[in-house]
Amino acid sequence: MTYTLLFATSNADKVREMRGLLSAIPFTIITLAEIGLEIDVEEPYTTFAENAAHKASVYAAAAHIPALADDSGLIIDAMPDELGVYSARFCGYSTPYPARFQKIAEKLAAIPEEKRTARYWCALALHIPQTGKVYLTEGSIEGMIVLEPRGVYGFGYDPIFYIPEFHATLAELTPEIKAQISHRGVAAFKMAEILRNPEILG
Ligand code: ITT
Repeated sequence: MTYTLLFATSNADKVREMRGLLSAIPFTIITLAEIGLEIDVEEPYTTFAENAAHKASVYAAAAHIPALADDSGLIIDAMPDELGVYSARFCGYSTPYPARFQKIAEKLAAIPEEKRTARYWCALALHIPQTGKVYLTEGSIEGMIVLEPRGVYGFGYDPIFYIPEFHATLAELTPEIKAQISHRGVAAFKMAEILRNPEILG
């Protein structure tokens, strides 16, 4: 038996990654674009978990099917309050990433290299309208910010997120490797465990 799951995001890069990450579950993943659901959902909270739960609940109520939402972002320790849950909005929603990298490089230029620590965070929330329950998983990955972007894979801030263990930025690692180690990969692995049990549908 296959069920339907709405991946409630307007970010096409998240869709591409999540389809790969959640390929072995008894759910067919459909997207907002595929069902033509366009609603403006605020992200009013200061934690990824609260924002993800809010997005999942609003979209599940609108579509009447289980909805999965991803709230994620880059936390730069030397720039508290600037990115984090506001990562998509940093410098303005439609500002191209190279301009954002430049802004970050300017801010971090005065910070010693070893203090340019950062982490990606991902909260996934699954809202089941039949039961009203919300399931939450989270994942993170530690790294450093480099001032010169490198690499062609991934999206968003990946070209400046350097992982010392791999001697590479996340944009220099293939999608297969990113899937295994990333914040979204970790959170999705835990969510797949939940989605493998159709009893959650009530
Ligand atoms: P939805 O709310 O519709 O899902 P969004 O892009 O607005 O789309 P968020 O509010 O969760 O989503 O913001 C996430 C931002 O964090 C994203 O736009 C990137 O700037 C950054 N980000 C998250 N995960 C990332 C990743 O794996 N690689 C690079 N940047 C990432």
